[in-house]
Amino acid sequence: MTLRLAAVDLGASSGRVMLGRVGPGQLELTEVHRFWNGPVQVGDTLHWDILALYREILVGLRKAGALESGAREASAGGAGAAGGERGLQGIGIDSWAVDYGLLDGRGKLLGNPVHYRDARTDGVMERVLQKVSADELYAVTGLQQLPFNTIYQLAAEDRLEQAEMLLMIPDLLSYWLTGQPGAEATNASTTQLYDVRARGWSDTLAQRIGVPAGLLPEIREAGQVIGPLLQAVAEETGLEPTTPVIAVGSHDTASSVVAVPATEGDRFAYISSGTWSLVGLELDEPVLSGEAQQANFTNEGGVDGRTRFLKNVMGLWILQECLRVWGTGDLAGLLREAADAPAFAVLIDPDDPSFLAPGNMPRRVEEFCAKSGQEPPRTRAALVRCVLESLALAYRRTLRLGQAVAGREVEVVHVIGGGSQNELLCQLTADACGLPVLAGPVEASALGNVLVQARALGEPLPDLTAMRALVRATHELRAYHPQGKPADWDAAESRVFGTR
Ligand code: ADP
Ligand code: LRH
Repeated sequence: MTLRLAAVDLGASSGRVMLGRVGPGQLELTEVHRFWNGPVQVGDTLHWDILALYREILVGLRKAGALESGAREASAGGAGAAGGERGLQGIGIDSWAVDYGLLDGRGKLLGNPVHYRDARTDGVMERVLQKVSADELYAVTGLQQLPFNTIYQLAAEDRLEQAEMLLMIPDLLSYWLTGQPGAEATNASTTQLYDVRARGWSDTLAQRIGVPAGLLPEIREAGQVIGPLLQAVAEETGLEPTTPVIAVGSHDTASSVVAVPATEGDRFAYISSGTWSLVGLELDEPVLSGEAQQANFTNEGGVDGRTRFLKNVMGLWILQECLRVWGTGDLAGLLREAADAPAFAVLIDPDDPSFLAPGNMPRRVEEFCAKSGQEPPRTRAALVRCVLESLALAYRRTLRLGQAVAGREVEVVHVIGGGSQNELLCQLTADACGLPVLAGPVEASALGNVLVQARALGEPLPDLTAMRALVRATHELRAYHPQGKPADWDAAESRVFGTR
């Protein structure tokens, strides 16, 4: 039997609801609804438009449930009959990490969730580190220091007094669908309030930074059923009220790592390439050494207790913001021109903090060039080339560091997510890293989401190896082999990072 499962996958560049069909040898996704997910600046605060997202999710679930399974197969000459299957056997939600909603004692949302790129956390990390040392934080949580980690957002929070419960974004949305609160573990692991070895909240850390006891709800693991739909939600979406919402790797990166199409025994690294590039390795245990802390590698929780040992690289965000500022959606045209632009003309450090907040990225690139004594790119194509080469360099540096710190050698790099369609970036990544790159699948988070749901519903996908084998058998990958002169990348690396 084929399971019909909805994956709600909220990325910073867009939200989508996908209908997944999963059965023996079968793993298909159909995009049923995609919607804009832009931040909203009101006064001095940058918010997520959470109610708009919720409304779009309801629209998407209605569409997913109503889409007939038979129709597509019939038109493709298959055996499906008109009037095929409808409805859903499961729903899973994954989304970006670190952000949350606060609820009062009646379960009402206390204001719009604040976006992690908001300026309220400026300077907060330094304040918190006076109460809890960086060494202690790393020893407990194993998390990379990012200024927007939940712990720092909470230290800057002005609604804590009225708050009774904190729900991470996917947990908040699941709560609205089911009425059941909880904290899915992979996303909880990104808060810097989660004890990575004990695999639960660190009450001690929470207390030390003034987070009230009891604000953090019970942890649940990916694969647990959260609950059936509330009656009102079932009516709104046209779904059966018994339809279960299932906890998946609710941190989108955790779901996308599930769908890395690696074969057992592969020594692989991954780059989950979207708004952010999450660059790292999958490990069985966290690495909490001084070297790992120094390298600022994170040990985020993966599905099935794995560790996502990775680092955030600023990613295609810089390019997204350039397109927004230029008022163009012609990414394909710009990438074609960038492929012909001169190589290594200008290089930036994409992880420079000046690129974090929304804004005029072309100008910020110029400012970076001025600071580092480079002529700024003269054309849009040159600027795009500069961003992509700089990202490839950051990937190379991060992967080399990760391998050294974890004592692991990598033979292949899997690039997954929307950025896996960027052929120029994939080739530059292979060239910079001196490793073969396998690109795809594009919708990795949604695939990881439905795979975990399918297993929870009894599909024989016992482990990540089986899930990955199914992805590999059902999705085409594109291979890129290293080209060009490695010495050019060595020289480029010392230009950007050499003086540090
Ligand atoms: P997120 O989940 O963070 O919203 P996605 O995985 O959806 O991110 O990836 C979005 C990125 O994928 C965009 O920033 C864009 O650069 C890239 N992308 C999307 N479509 C294409 C395409 N056809 N060719 C090249 N790059 C693409
Ligand atoms: C990617 C992502 C990433 C987090 C960032 C906030 O969407 O979840 O893993 O660090 O958003």
